[in-house]
Amino acid sequence: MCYTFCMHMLLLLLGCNPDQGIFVHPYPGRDTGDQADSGGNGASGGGYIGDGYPGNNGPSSDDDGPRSPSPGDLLISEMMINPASVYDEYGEWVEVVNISGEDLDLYGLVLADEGVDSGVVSFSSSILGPGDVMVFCAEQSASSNGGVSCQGDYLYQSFGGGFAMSNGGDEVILGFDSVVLDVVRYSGSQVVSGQSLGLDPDCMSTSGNDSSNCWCPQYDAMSGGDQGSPGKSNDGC
Ligand SMILES: [Ca+2]
Ligand SMILES: [Ca+2]
Ligand SMILES: [Ca+2]
Repeated sequence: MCYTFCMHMLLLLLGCNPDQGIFVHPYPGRDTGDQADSGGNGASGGGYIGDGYPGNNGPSSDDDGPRSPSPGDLLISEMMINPASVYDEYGEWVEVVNISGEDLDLYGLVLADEGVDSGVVSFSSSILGPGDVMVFCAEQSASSNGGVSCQGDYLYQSFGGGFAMSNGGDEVILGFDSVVLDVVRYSGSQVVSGQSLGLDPDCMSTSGNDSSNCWCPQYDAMSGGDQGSPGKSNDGC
């Protein structure tokens, strides 16, 4: 006799409506498209530097979410080829800029040369907003890499199985899913010990950075003692 009434009261006490079954709370923060978007873009925090690159407007309002990069979307903008304050295996880094106008997911990005070097970049967050910058480092820790804040890292290794930049001239290739996104070639005469090589802000395209005239040593002081502008806009050439 009491069973039906008692179960009814128990369900009410548990916050359930016995006439409609168990109450299921909606997923928090997932009830509108806008909230889901801002959540996804929030994960890109590490990539946003905001130092005056053209189009550096923070996360895009694109509702489709981040997409994979295609040729022309991402360019190499600065390289620390021959650090002086620390050994090359700790102090090399590559800066890239998203010039696509959309959020990109760089998970799977590869740094390579035209020889045997090839290293997959590891990220804490692989989402890069339009106009935003990331720096990929041989060594993540700013205390041992010359003072660079890194958004990704790779295995430093010459002669295969990783990536390294020769001080005597080399190529830097950004690859994604077997597609080449950007290539930069440099000679040993362009490399200054303790100074990164930066792309002139007037040459910010994947073809513009093919010209050696568009590259010059950078002069901003880094905390480790070398000079460069990792994560920041470059000096003009
Ligand atoms: Ca080197
Ligand atoms: Ca290029
Ligand atoms: Ca820079």
